[in-house]
Amino acid sequence: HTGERPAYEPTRESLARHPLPEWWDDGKFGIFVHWGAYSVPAFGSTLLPGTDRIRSRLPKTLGEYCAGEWYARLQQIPGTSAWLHHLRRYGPAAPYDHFIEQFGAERFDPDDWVSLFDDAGARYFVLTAKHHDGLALWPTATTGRNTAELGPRRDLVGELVDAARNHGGVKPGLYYSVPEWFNPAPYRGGRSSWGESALVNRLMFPQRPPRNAYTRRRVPYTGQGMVYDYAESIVRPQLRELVDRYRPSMIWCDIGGDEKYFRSNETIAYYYNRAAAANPDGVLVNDRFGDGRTHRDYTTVEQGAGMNQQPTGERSEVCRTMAESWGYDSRETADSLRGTSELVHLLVNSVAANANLLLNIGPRADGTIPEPMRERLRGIGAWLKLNGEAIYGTRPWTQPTTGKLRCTASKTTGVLYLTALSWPGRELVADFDVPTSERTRITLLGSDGRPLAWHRDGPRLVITTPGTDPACATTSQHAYVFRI
Ligand code: FUL
Repeated sequence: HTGERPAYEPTRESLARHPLPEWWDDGKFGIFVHWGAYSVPAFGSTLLPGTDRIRSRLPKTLGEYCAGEWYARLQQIPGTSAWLHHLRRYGPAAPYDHFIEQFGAERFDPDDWVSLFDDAGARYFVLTAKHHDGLALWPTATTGRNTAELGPRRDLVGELVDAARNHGGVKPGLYYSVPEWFNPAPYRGGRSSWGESALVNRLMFPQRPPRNAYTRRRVPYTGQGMVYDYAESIVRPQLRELVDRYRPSMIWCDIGGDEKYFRSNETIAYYYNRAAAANPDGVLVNDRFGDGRTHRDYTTVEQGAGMNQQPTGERSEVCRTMAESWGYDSRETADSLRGTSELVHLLVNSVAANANLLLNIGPRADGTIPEPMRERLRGIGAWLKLNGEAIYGTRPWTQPTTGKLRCTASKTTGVLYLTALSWPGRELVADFDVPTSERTRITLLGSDGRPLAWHRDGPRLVITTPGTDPACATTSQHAYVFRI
């Protein structure tokens, strides 16, 4: 202890001085990992036919489909396919927490995961240290509901973070859900963090705080005082544990919570001040720690905004699943996952729109990563090996792009990258303002590197490509980068 003033105060003004780390700004691509007890049932849910009445009682966010990591909640709602599945497969008396013991992680090989992420060309990953079911994947001192005491009996967070640190190339990030289903969430404007009213919540989820034998202290379930208690005894200390034990390169909180209870700005200041020494390249936080009063380093864009995102001033990160579910859903097979081309396009489009891509995988309960997911990650990595200079260390080009073209610019050199999401044929026509001069040289990445002929047609730039068939011109697939 040096007695110096901490670098950051828990105020928005102080936290706003925090710089965005270059490794994240330049790295562009991360892997999201949803893994936990929900990987055992591995079942994303839909509403059963004829259950329209239920829909109106569900939080709007649930929509018609709910991903596998929501199983603990959905399994309790009559009329969802998870509810029916649970009855049929496990019986009415089987509590969700039985899955914790079946969550074995027997074949979890953290070094293998990290080298796969590296092969994918990812610069960071974000692992669900604790999702909404409240199971901590590290030996937390705050509750026995953790994988060091239950299920795998391993410090899954620690093992993966260590593997990343030993490897060096891929930064470790941790996801943390602020509220839990089995602990009290504050009600604001009559609705909980999960979107339902207090009454519906009471009727549908008969308020049993961890009925499992695992919590050391009973955390009572309702009432605002209990929310303070939950914040003080679980959330705030758990986040400090994650900071102190693992010094993650980023913390990705989910759902958030009222500053009044959770005092997230304090946690963020604590993180910035404590993690700095171990992370000379800097750390960062997303925008779901608290509420509108809480600091953020960037904004998250979940699923939706896909291919047609245009650049905005605000730095963001698109998180996306390969199919629908975040947690492993055993019914999602190679056929239902987006193909490598689509995922490459998503990456290119995100980066051109000032966003990183955080692409999700759901490992199985035993710790293996399904082969179709591995294959896609390796495919993206192969693309990045040839075309990475159009992604890493770039900044979005200011002109909105049209059609199948996306633009990025090197942050250091004067190079501009025009990426065509499909092969343009004999000619590539860019009908937006691409500056050229007599010295402009244009090449195609993955080709023999010979400069291509080009000319201006008024405001448009016309490039003569090496042929009608990309296979004759370049070893690249999926998307074609013209370096200008
Ligand atoms: C959401 C969660 O509810 C989902 O389960 C998932 O973790 C996604 C990334 O964030 O808010």
